[in-house]
Amino acid sequence: MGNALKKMFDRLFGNREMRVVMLGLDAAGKTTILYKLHIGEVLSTVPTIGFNVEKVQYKNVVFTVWDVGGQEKLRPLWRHYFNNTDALIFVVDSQDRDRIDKAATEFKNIIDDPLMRNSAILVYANKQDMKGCLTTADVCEALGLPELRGRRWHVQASIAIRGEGLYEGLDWLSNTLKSLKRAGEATSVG
Ligand SMILES: Nc1nc2c(ncn2[C@@H]2O[C@H](COP(=O)(O)OP(=O)(O)OP(=O)(O)O)[C@@H](O)[C@H]2O)c(=O)[nH]1
Ligand SMILES: [Mg+2]
Repeated sequence: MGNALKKMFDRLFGNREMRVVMLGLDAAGKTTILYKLHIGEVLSTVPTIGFNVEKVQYKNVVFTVWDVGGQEKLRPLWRHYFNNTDALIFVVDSQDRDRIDKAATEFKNIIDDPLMRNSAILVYANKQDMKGCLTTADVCEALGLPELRGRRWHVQASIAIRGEGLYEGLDWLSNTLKSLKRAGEATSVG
C-alpha cells in the first residue's frame, strides 16, 4: 500500500511546489496519514512553546503537521506556518462525537485567518471503520462547509490506518490546485 500511495502521490504532484498544512485535534489521525503516504522521513520538532510540529518534504511538496488543541497560545505562530499555504488538510476523528464541536471551532478559526484565505480545504472524515461514527455528510454539516463562500473544499471519507481514502483526497486536491492555477487565482503553486 505504501509504495502504491507514493507512486500516486508522485503522479499527482510531480515536481510542483506546494505548501500543505495538516491540522486537526489530537488523535485525529494526522501522524498516521503522514506515515501512510510514505513520502519521506517524518521530522519532528518542538519549537519555542513546546508543541510538536512534524514536517515532511517530498520533492517540492512541504507538509507541516500539528494538532490544534489549546491553540490560543499558538496563534501568534500561525503566521510562520500559514504564510503561502496552498492547501489545508483538516483531519477529523469521525468517531469522536464529543469533540466534533471543538473540532469545528478550531476549524473555523483556521479558515477565517487572513493567511488561509486562498487555500483549498481538504477534510478527511477519518476513522470511518469505527461503528457509529459520523458520516461524511455529518462532518460536512458540523464544520459548516456548505455555508462557506468562495472557498474550494472537499470532505473525504478515510481510514488512515489502512490507507483508505487518502489518495482520493489528494487527487481532489491536486485537481483543485491545478484548476486554481489555470484560473490565475492566488496560490503559491509553481
Ligand atoms: N480505527 C482507526 N484508528 C485510527 C485511524 N487513523 C488513526 N487511528 C488511530 O488513532 C490514534 C491517533 O492517531 P495519530 O495519527 O497519532 O493522531 P494525531 O492526529 O497525529 O494525534 P496528535 O499527534 O496527538 O495530534 C492512533 O492510535 C491511530 O492508530 C482510523 O482510520 N481508524
Ligand atoms: Mg501526531
